[in-house]
Amino acid sequence: MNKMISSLVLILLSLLVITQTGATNHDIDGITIHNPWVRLAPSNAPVLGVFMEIHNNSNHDIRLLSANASGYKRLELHKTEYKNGMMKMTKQGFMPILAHDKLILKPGSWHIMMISPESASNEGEFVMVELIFDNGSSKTLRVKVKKEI
Ligand SMILES: [Cu+2]
Repeated sequence: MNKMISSLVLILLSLLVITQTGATNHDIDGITIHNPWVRLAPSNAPVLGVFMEIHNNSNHDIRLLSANASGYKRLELHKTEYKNGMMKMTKQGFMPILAHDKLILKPGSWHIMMISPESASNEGEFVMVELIFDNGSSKTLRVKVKKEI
């Protein structure tokens, strides 16, 4: 009897796991954002960096076209690259997220730059960041200000 009950519990648990995995994979637009964060900067910093992983679970390549955040003059899509012996940050027209792949935004690489803050952001505060993609979808994220990981 006990064995039967534990088998039943196991079956129910498996069903639960399958349901949850399914929910992630069948996200309406196929885009999921993981671990977004704003890098804490000195209070007089003119720009702040935003980092995250953008996962594309769909069968189509997707482009991040732009980003907005209230409290900032504008946001730009940037990429930092090592060129001619120097780290150089350049503005990008879009960020490519290939089908069934992900783009990692991190310090020294792809990032979103928030320009001209109206006020300083403190550690633990949140910034609402909107991402606009070329497949017509947009996402608004609540992004926490943190020290560098
Ligand atoms: Cu930048």
